[in-house]
Amino acid sequence: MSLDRLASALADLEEDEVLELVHAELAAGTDPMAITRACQAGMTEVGDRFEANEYFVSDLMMSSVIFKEVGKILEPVLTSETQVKGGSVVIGTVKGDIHDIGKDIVVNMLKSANFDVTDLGVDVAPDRFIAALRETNASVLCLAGLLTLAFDSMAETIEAIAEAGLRDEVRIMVGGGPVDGRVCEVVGADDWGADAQAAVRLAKNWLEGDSAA
Ligand code: B12
Repeated sequence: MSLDRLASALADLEEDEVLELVHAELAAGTDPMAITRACQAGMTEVGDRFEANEYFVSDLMMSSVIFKEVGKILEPVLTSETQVKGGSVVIGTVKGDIHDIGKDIVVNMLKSANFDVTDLGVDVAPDRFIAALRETNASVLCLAGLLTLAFDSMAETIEAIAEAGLRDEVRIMVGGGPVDGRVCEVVGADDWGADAQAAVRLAKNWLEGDSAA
């Protein structure tokens, strides 16, 4: 119930209340991932209000400021139960898209699972992904994107990786707000994940040679 309150407080951009509720949930022993999901629901509502012209870009920015404060509280406790012995992952938000809040959660969870993560940041062009794959010899690539136009960038990136002769060397997952199985298929990725735990699970399974997530 109070997770619903947390989601509403974030949707209403009530920073103090959000931070108080996050502390209270942690003190009560709530799973940090459940707290993250509640905040994500609040962010989705912010997006819906933006789409309905009730909120403006400044409100989107405010929501991200609040979420980043929440992230500072959750980061030390948002650890992955899954552990790997090693393995390199390259990750970035694709060209034209600068959303990074969800990607950063994925990065932190992968690191806490003991992956060696190369985070290329946001608005990453295909050639930068290719250079990083060559440099790190990573066998897993994570492409993040929240904008509809990011789907084109994901497809272009995967195509460029194939043209560079690297497609058979790397397993590619996509994720971020609107990404689903259909998007995954259309852009030519190997799989997709709905949250950071799914990303870790997929990367671990791929590393261990099991394609089922
Ligand atoms: C905050 C926000 C912003 C902030 C971003 C700040 C930042 N540093 O990221 C700012 C203000 C910069 C912004 C800008 C814009 N935004 Co914006 N934004 C949002 C908002 C409200 C929240 C996004 C968010 O952080 N969610 C919370 C995180 C935790 O969720 P998540 O990213 O989905 O991540 C989780 C999972 O998806 C998964 N995951 C994430 N990445 C990956 C990767 C892999 C590989 C895997 C497996 C999993 C995975 O794990 C995460 C944790 O579990 C969304 C609304 C929404 N519905 O999401 C709109 C939204 C994405 N934005 C939108 C728009 C339109 C814009 C702008 C064009 C607005 C404008 N007119 O300028 C610009 C675009 C800028 C650009 N070129 O990218 C639209 C996109 C619509 C569309 N169909 O394309 C949305 C959907 C709002 C809406 N409903 O209209 N935005």
